[in-house]
Formats: sequence, C-alpha cells, structure tokens
Amino acid sequence: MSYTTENVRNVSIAGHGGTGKTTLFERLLFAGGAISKPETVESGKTVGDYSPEEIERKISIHTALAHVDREGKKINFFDTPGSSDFTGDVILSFRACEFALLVLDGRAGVQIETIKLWRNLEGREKPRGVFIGRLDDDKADYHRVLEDIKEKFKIDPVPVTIPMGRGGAFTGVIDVLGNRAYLIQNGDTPEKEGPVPEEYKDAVDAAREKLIEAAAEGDDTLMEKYLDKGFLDPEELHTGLVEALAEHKFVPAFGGAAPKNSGLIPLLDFICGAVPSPLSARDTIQDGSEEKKKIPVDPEKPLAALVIKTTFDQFSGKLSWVKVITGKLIPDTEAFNVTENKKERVGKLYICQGKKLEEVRELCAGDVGIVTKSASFKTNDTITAGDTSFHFLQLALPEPVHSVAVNAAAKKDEDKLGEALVKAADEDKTFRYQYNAETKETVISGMGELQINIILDKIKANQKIELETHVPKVAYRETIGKKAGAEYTHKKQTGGHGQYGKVMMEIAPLKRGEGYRFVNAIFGGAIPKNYIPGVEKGVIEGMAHGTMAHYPVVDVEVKIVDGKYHPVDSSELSFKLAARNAFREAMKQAGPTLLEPVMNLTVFVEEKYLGDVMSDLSGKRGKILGQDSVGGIAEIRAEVPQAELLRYSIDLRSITSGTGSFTMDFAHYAPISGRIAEDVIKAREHFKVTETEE
Ligand SMILES: Nc1nc2c(ncn2[C@@H]2O[C@H](COP(=O)(O)OP(=O)(O)O)[C@@H](O)[C@H]2O)c(=O)[nH]1
Ligand SMILES: [Mg+2]
Repeated sequence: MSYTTENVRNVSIAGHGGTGKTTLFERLLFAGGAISKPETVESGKTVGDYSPEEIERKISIHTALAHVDREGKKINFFDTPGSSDFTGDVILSFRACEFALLVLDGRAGVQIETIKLWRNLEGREKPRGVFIGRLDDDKADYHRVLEDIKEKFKIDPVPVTIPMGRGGAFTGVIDVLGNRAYLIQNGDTPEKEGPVPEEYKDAVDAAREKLIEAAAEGDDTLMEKYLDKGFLDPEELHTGLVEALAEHKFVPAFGGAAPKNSGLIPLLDFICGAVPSPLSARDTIQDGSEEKKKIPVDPEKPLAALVIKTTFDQFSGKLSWVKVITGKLIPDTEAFNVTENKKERVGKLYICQGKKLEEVRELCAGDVGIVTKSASFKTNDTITAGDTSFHFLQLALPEPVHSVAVNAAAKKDEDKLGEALVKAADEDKTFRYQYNAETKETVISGMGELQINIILDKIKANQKIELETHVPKVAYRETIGKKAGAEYTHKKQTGGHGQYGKVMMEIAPLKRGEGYRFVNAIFGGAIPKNYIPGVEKGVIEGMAHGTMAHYPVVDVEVKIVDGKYHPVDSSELSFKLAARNAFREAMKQAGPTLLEPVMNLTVFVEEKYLGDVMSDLSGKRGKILGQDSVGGIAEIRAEVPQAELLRYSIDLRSITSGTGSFTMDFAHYAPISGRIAEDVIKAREHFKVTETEE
C-alpha cells in the first residue's frame, strides 16, 4: 500500500519518563488495528520497547516507529524515551514529525522533562498537543493538570476530550468535536462509542465553545463569521482547527487511561482530521554558500531525504532511517549521498512496526522509512537524486555532559573496543569517543551515566570483552604571570661537526585564551633566517611540557631578541635545542601558574532542591552567575571547575532523586593555586616526558 504526502501524519509521543508513552503507543496501535493484542511494558513484549536493553530495564532507550492505517491515512507514531540520557532520540523524532504529543501523568502534571521538551518544541515552533494519562488513578485530576500547564507554559490548552468520572469511577472520555462518549470496556476490548450522558452536556457545550474559538483564531474570515453569527458549521470548524494547529495557535488537550484503552479513538480521529500533514512543514537546507533557507516538503520535486537515525540489527545489519523531504524514495535505485559526496545504491526499502520490517515499493515525501545495507549512509546525511550542492541542517543535539575513560581489560581486545565505539557513535549521535593523546586515555562522553552504562554493557555483551572504566583525567594547562627573559647556549663537540646555537628570548603573558605568539625580533642576522624555524620548533616543544607539572603551556608571547651562530657547527637542531631550554629557563623566572578548565554549567531542578544544589555547587568551587525560575523549576547558571564536575551527573541525581538535569560546555581556563595546585602537581610527579634529542 502506498500513500501520498497529504495522507501521512508524523506524531512524536514524548514526555517525562514513566508517564505512559510506550503504553499509549501500544494501545494506539491496538485501537488503530495495527496489532491484535496489546502487551504491557512489564511483559517485555511491547512494540515500542523491543531491544534487549529495554526489555531488561523496562524503560524506553531508543525511539521506536510504528504506524496506524486509518481513513486512508498513515499515522507514523514515534515512541520516544523519557530519560534525558536519551534526548538524542527525542530530538530526531521532533525533527521528523509535524506534531508532538506530550504525555503527562494525570497525578504529577508538568514535570522537569515536560518543561525541557516544551522549550525545545517552542524553539522549533512545532505544533503540539498534550495527552493527560492515568485518569483511572484516584490521585489523577485532568483539570488540575490543565491548570498546571496553563500556569507553567502561559497557554490555555483546549480540551478535545474530557473525562467522565475520576479515579476508580473513571468510565471513559467524551470527544467534544464528535460529541460522542467513549466508554471503557472490560479486558482488551476497544472503548465503545455512545451518546453523551445527560450530566456532561453542559460541560461538552462549554468545551466546544472553546474549540470553536480556537478554530476561529486560525482564520480571519472564520473569526468574523464567528463573532457575527456566534457559531461555525462543522466544515468550517474543521478547516479552522487544521489551520490554527499548523500555525501552533492552540494546544489541543486529550485525556485517558491507555492500559484501559481509553481516550484513543478520539485522539486518532483528531490526528487524522486536524494534525497538519507534512505538506505544511518546511525543512531548513544549507547550500554551498552556507546560506540557510527553508524548503517545503514537496512530492513533485526530485528526491531529497535526510538520514535521521542509524541502528544495527542482528539479522538485517545496518538500518538507516530516512525521512523523505521532497520527491520519493524508490528501492533498488541509485542515489547521491551529498554529505559523503558519493553515489550510493538504495537497497531494499521498508516501513516498520517496531522491530518488524515490511518491505515497500516506494516512500513518498513526508514519510519515514528504513533503508538497509546502504554502506555510506549515516545519521544526518542528505540523500538526493543527483549531484546537488545543498544539504539539510544537522540534528541540533546537546553537548555531552558525562564522560568516562575506558579501556579493554586485556590489551588484545583494544581493537574490538575501538570498532564497537565507532558503531555506538554511529547509532547514537549524542555519544562520542575520543582518544586524548595528552592524557593517553580513550574518553567516551554522553548525556548521562545511564546512557554510558547501557552502551558499555552492550559492548561487553556483544564483543564478549571485559572493560575497565575510570574518571577521566583533567587537561590542566600552565602559563606565566609576568615577563622574564633567559638565554641558552647549546654546544656540543663531537668528532667532525659540532653543534652550536645560542638563543636569547623574552616571554610575556598573553590574555587568557590567546594561546601563543612567536615574535622574531632579531636584527642584523644574529640568528640567520634559515634557523628561525628551528628556534620556533624548540619553543613549541618547550611549551608542550611546562615546568610545573609537565602540562602544555598556553597564553605566552615568545620574543626572540638575540643569539649567536657558528658558520660550521650551527644547525636547525642546535637552535631548536637552545630555544627549548631557553624557554624553560625563562618560564621558571616568569611566575609559572597552573590553569584548570572551567565549565559553564546550567542546572534544572525542582525548586525544593534549589538550596541543596546551590550549597553543593559552592562546595565545588562554583561561581553562581544567575538563577531563574519558571513554574516551579529553577534554572541555575554557574561556572564550575571541570575537576569538580567529573561525576556531576551522579551527584546531581542523588541530590535531586533523579529529577535534576544539566547542560555544560567549556568556558575558559582559570588559574589555581595553594593546595589545589599542589595536589595537581603531586599527581603528576611520576609523569615521564619523552622527548627526542634530534
Ligand atoms: N494505571 C495506569 N497505569 C499506567 C497508565 N499509563 C501507563 N501506566 C503504567 O505506567 C508504567 C510506565 O509506563 P510506560 O508506558 O513504560 O511509560 P513511559 O516511560 O512514558 O514509556 C507502566 O507500568 C504502565 O503500565 C495509565 O493510564 N493508568
Ligand atoms: Mg517508554
């Protein structure tokens, strides 16, 4: 079965962990007829949580894709993970979807991830709705959660469904648009449609009024008619809602209890009827000139698609998830990978229900599918029909916040580890690895301890190797505090040619971050021009290992002021060695200082943890730069030495019972002194510098 762009809907199901996303996804597939028997997350058999690591941990780790066929439309649902450790997979779903459904727990209301996801969606101007679940729970309250959303996000959600009864007496929902009630049935039976009970008629009328107002907002002529006549007919209501939602002028709200199959049919109907099709969407491209522009999703143009995700399957090998933006994707054809500048064969093409692949003969613009065995495809690649110069903007992912140094327990397994890390980084764009030549460590980084542990567990299991991890070393630097000068003569008399070179230099501090400046102030050929590169090499070698703790030296100007040469014995090597030693001499006189990396840290916590987080940060030598509070969630901005943050994701988790989160990036280097500096120097006592003498 093939679809056209106007009949595709892409819906991301996102929200705080444990709010019921995977359960809702499962039940929507059931209500839409895509599966015949719904399973629970606990059984490990849901369509959404199918990877071994998800089944073992009973939480979503990867985004799963499945679809429902309804009224000739294909609704793609993305079940995304809730933990901020897996943000990367949520962001790719936002990129691929024209609508996001944020799931909230009817008891807890707005939670910390709800706020972060909301902000992300705001930045994308993405149309969104809210699904308030767990209405079968005694502590749940649909209207209180709507109030909570209103207070925290300063928008008034517009209910499309309203609940009948509460907690144990919850009997189902009313679809305000369709003016029908949907009653919970026993067991795995879909909710049953019926007339609206008398006692809810007023509430439904009031809710419809609000929906009509929202629809009128979408269109000036509708607004005029509504103000004039006081009503809209169903056709107009429908058109108005579609337009208003596409422009994100209102946020529809839905309620239900997914495990009881409640609230699903009206939601599916709304998605078919009012959620924008991909035709309403634009995607940003960048051409060779770095200029950004937006192009519409358009089935009539030649093929252009974006690889949004890469997974590896035991049976099918590499799976490349592709969102088609223009034209259509056809299997067994040749395409062009713009990012890799390479022709690439598109092999077989699939759509999927979770892990189950279904082969298809084409994929239209706006749809998302999977290509297998296309060697060059990787996440973020732009695929086109021919040799084009533009590419789509890459997924905007956050910087890693948690790092660990890792090595194979047995030296012989290092290669296997290396290959596995490459693969892991292909699969998850928020996961990075890097060999740090300075600290001689392989450092892996990601969004949190949970993500890192899951990746390492998977590598251990798949590669059958043992791994060792430790806290990564900090890349300290050295600099100078004042001007100084020194001279050094390198002289060696061996048989035949001797070695001779004399260098006089002055060094001076530069501004933080300026790095290094080399000034040749020699007049009159005291050091001939052809030896100057040798002098500079010597300076650079001298700076590679400072005189305090062998860390690289930064922010220094080196001025070569005088020297001496010998017509026979001088050589580039002689001057290099002279300069290296002169630099070290000068540095000792110039008030050497240790520098440590300082990070910009932004912490998000519920207000009740604010005091504890602040005092922890001050214990970590943090400097608080500012603090904001939006709807019960505090945002703290601080500068904190990296050495204090090496295990911050673990510390913050224990302070905030797992609810806090943070972002960080490098700010600058700052001097350290006293005991802190002494400890750093002590820890490097046994460090050996290997330098060649030639
Ligand atoms: N009583 C009740 N339990 C629910 C509801 N929705 C989800 N759950 C349960 O909440 C737990 C977490 O659900 P899950 O779908 O994994 O949440 P996710 O982390 O958002 O994907 C599971 O045990 C579900 O059975 C609901 O509407 N009512
Ligand atoms: Mg889940």
